[in-house]
Amino acid sequence: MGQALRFAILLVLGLGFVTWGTSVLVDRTTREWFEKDVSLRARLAVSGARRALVTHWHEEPPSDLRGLLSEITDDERILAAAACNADLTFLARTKYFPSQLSCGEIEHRIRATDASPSEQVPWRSLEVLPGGNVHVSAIPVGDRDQGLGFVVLVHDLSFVQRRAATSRLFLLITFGSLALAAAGITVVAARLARRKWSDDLRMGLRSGSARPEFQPVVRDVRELVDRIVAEKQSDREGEAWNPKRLKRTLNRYLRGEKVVILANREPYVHEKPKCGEGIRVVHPASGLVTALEPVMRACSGTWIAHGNGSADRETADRHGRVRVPPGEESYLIRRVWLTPEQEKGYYYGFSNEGLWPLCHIAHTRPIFRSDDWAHYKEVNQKFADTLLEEVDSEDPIVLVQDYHFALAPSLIRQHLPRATIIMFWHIPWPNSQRFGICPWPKHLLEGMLGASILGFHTQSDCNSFVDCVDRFLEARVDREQGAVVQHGRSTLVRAYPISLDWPCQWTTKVPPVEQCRASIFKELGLESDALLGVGVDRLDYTKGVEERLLAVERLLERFPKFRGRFTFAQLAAPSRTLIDRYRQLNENIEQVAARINERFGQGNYRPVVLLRTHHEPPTVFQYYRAADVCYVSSLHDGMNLVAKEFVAAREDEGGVLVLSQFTGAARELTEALIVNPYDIDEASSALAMALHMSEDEKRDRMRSMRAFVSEFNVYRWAGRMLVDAARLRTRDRLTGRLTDHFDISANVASRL
Ligand code: ADQ
Repeated sequence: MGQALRFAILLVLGLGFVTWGTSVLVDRTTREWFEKDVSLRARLAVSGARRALVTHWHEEPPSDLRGLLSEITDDERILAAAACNADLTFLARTKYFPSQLSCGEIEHRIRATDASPSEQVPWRSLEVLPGGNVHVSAIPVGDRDQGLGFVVLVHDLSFVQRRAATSRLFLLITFGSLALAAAGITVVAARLARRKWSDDLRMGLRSGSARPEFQPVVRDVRELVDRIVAEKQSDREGEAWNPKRLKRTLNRYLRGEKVVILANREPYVHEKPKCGEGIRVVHPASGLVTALEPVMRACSGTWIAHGNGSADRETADRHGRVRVPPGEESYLIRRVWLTPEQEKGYYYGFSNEGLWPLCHIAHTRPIFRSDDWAHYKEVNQKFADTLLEEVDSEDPIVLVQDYHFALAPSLIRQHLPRATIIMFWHIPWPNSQRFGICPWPKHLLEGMLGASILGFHTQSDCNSFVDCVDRFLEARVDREQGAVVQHGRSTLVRAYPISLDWPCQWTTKVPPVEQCRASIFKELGLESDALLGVGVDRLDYTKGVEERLLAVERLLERFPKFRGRFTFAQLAAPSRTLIDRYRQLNENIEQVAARINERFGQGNYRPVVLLRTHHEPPTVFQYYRAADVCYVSSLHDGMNLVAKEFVAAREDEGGVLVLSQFTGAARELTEALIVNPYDIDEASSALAMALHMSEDEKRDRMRSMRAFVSEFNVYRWAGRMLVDAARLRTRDRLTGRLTDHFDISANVASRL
């Protein structure tokens, strides 16, 4: 309707302009015609009276000559006439001859036009006199070859103005009526077309039998309505997010299309033991794997990852594919093989010596080498190419994971423009000043903006990302929609805080709390009345393990009653061991632990137990269940799933979580004891408080955290992203079709 109105206004303006131009043209042309007409009449009038004029030219008194001139002025358009002698004096003139005109002046004007009264050439001019426009003509009068002088005739031209005004008015009325009629017809036609369009669409939606050209739109609209209704319904029913609901969401919203994950780490690594026979399946210590593996079980599809296990090649087929989980196969892993140089440059170099310290405020200097960058680009391309081999449609759902693949979304988009690409960034995002340290900021941002949805753990990470786009790229930031628009395509930037499966699969695979406590206490050689603290991490400088041990040391310094009674077990999975900073961290931790054990250890009692090896999840969960307190002391962490795992493990509602304020989890698990890990005194006080806490308070805090994690679980995380992706996809499809077929703007479609 708005468009029709705009069209009508433009039409009226256009016709107005044409009317004005035409009336100016008509004005000029009619004036010229009338002037010519008047001159002709003047000549006719004088030549008709020539013989009589010559006869009475020199008569005295000139009464006959004046009479002749008066007869000539009988013509209604001749106002006055005069006879000028050759010596330029008036011989006679009629009553109303303008006093401004003299014979001398007229002769002067005639000469100025290169004519001469004696040459028998009539002369004319347009004069403006006080009464209005007049036309003056001078017609020579001669007797045989002798020039006698000339007759001056003054014509009234006001009728020309009157006629021009009348024709202008006529033109205006004609064109104006035409414009109004055309605009009216346009608006009515647009209204009728729209009504017909909506009636047809409505009928198609009701009856299911729409005209062929409406069928794609009808299908999309129905799908959208179904989704909204289903979502509203399940929200009303308060249905929890679980694998079934996620699968249903995928089927309903995305027609069960295949999900393809792109991640550096694979969920199942096949390893040959260093000594002994056989092949072991290892679950890597990785938050990304912990979160995404249950999602993949629920959705099925393909997980593309770097195959780096010592038995990965021999357990995969010739395409690098292997079905998992072992024993209950429901999805595929497609392994990508990298050369040692590629792994060094892309994984250890650019990803973990460059981007990882860049994104974490943990005071380790990022290192950027151009060789590493070249490998990073090469490996991103390799993964994108592998993905193209694995997809079987033009619009697959691709989940690109983490900082290892910042360039992949746009590389994939180049080949699959209709793909739904969801990129999730598992670590924090730096502010724009810090991000500028990276020598290739634009490449990274543009690479990521190939995604349809870009997810971060927190809104503040989203804000920092958008600030970087604002600073480094020529792109439009739509803060209201939370989107970045570049090259006409928009990427939603949203916070999707990650979580765990619920109920967590490992809780069903470990014994109840008392049994776990008994077996772990036995394993560590602890008395039954001992107090146990645990820390579980990949050995990474961002996890604040040194600060954690210092807090334990301070606890023992400040509260002697815990000496000999409190033990802190640190499970530390070796990580990125080829990088110097990680080796140095390993040594530091060993030294700090040794010092504490030396200061406070007695006999068999060791306050710090360092378990520097990978533990399979069931063992990790036994430690969670055995512990009185779990301390997560990250210096900076996107989310931190260890905190949530501890909560998930504590079905007995016991145990206390001490949690760093610099984790994403601290925004959600507010009933934990939140500390600044750099403040060693505060952290040691929190540990003491946890060890003193009443059972009631522990239960209240734990119950509340468990309620939160159970509701905001990883199925909800994935489901929300898929629902948003499906909406985006339908909107794009709808917008495309609507604009193709009905020339309706994207604005209209976006409101649907
Ligand atoms: P990570 O840095 O790997 O994840 P985190 O979220 O704590 O950190 O997950 C670690 C996972 O590894 C947990 O499942 C834990 O059980 C396991 N793990 C840790 N130590 C282990 C050990 N010694 N042996 C065996 N398993 C061990 C990144 C980001 C996080 C974000 C996740 C998910 O750094 O901030 O929460 O991705 O997005």
